[in-house]
Amino acid sequence: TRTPQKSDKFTFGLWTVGNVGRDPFGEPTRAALDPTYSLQQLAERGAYGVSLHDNDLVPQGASAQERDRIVGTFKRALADTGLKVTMATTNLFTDPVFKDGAFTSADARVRAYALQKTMRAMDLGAELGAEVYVFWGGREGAEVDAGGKLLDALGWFRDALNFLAAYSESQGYGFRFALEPKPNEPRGDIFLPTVGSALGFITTLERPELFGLNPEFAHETMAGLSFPHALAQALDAGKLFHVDLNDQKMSRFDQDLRFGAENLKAAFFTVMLLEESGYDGPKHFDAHALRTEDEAGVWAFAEGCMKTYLLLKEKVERFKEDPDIKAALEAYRVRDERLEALGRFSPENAEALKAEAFDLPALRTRGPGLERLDQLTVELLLGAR
Ligand code: 3MF
Ligand code: MG
Ligand code: MG
Ligand code: MG
Repeated sequence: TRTPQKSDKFTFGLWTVGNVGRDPFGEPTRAALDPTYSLQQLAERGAYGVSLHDNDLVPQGASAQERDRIVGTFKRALADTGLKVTMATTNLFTDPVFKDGAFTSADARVRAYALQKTMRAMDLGAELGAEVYVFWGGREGAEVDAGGKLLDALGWFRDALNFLAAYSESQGYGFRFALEPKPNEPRGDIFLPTVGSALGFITTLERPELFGLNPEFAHETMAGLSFPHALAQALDAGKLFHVDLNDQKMSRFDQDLRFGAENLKAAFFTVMLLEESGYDGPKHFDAHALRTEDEAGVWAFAEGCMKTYLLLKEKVERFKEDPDIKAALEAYRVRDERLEALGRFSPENAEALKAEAFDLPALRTRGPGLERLDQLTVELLLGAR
């Protein structure tokens, strides 16, 4: 079905539908939406849940009473709409206090405040039932390296993540943590810029099993990398804890386009990976309506993300059934049981492989049929198959 169902587990950041269209050169073009209203609108459209930064719900500087009142109203709206809060995170980027980093600020007072703010945001996330906690280090980076903190910054980042994982365990929150890499914007260079960097860093943490990835389509694309390739690496490492779906032109500012708006083939292979890997977390859209749009455009954007995902999921099923594609795939993957068996190491197999004679002229000249296979894929996506 092309109508989103709860079982599709589509989720949206409160900040996505709530985006007011501000950019570095221009004022907001839309009014802010009340979070409760967003819940109602998303529930009507078949979403499963939402994610939030602490300050998407509770304004910076709210008193304890104000916080409790806001959270109480929001929890009633969750109960009324049946939506879940699937992921929570901290806004460590808007407040100018974080202008030179939060966990990686060179100022110990800012680092300590970032820990305090994150613990409070984790308390909120746990209270709302979130299972995944995301760290997007938006301000963790630099424009100039004259401060000489590159190695220190990685150490401070590690100390903070170790501290916060221990805090979660001490409170019994049971969060799984997901690092969200991004190469740049808002900083000139953000630390841990890609999925690969984050995967490497996780192995240096005290509790690596609690940490995984929240890869974002736009972020890898901004780095000039392939999102399906990054996704595959996160899956292969058993580290796909969450995912941010959207779209992006390469070498542009952070666009946060509607899922599938720009790179349809990469979106198709993204859906294929998510559907075939057994990933069962939320399919989370982290994008927003174009700045040109009014509120109708916001809901067209949200509906479009979900509908495109479902249409691509249908295409994935067709891809697997299409006889020509099946045959082309079959021909592409050349099997050789004897040689594959020799690929399992033993001293004998190594000797046998060293002695093997290969028909290199034949291997050099054989065409694997990828032009045709890719054209069949394009035809499928265009609805011609
Ligand atoms: C920025 C992002 C962030 C993160 C969010 C946590 C504001 O490009 O993608 O959105 O996704 O902070 O998930
Ligand atoms: Mg982003
Ligand atoms: Mg963004
Ligand atoms: Mg994101």
